[in-house]
Amino acid sequence: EISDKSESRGALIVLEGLDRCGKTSQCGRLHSYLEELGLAVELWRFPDRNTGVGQMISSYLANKSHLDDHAIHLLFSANRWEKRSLMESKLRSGTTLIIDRYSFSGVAFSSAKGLDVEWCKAPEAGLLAPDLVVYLDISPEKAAERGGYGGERYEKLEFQKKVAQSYKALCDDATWKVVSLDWSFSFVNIINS
Ligand code: DGP
Ligand code: NA
Ligand code: NA
Repeated sequence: EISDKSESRGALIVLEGLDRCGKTSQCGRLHSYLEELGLAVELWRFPDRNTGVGQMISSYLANKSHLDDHAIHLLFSANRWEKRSLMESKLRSGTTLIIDRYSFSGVAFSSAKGLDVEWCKAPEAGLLAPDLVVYLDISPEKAAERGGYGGERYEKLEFQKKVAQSYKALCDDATWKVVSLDWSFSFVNIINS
């Protein structure tokens, strides 16, 4: 989407994975690593629960409100759209963005409920395309063992198994790197590969 690959433009790096895959701490490690290299870098996450739309999403995830599956899908997408212009200006001004979840979560989680994949992808069209997507590959069983789930709506083993299958169907893109968490790894290897 951002075709202007000028040297000053920041990179858009997305981390994806199941709940409890370790994504949030890996985002933090990558952020520190790139900062130490002297890059202008910010760590973002979706859903961004600080906006009005984000608060509706947060309430839904906490099971405090109930919404049609299509309606919540569109809210997650709207939450990304409302940050699009800021994201674009950050990238253009040279800031690299590391994002904890993006459109792929939208498609993986909603299609795991049985919604049509193409329908799920449609509202994401026109959002900024990542330069790199890192998928932290962990088995749903292993993720479930990691300190337990926090009790939000999607944090159930049977559902996470379906999400894992949905992600697998999305992973064929060249911008994806699949990282197995069964091995110890360093982001230095991913970024340099
Ligand atoms: P997190 O804040 O990363 O724990 O994400 C909250 C939960 O919402 C998590 O179970 C993943 C899910 N999620 C994230 N983005 C989307 C999305 O766009 N659509 C749907 N349906 N679920 C999402
Ligand atoms: Na979560
Ligand atoms: Na998370």
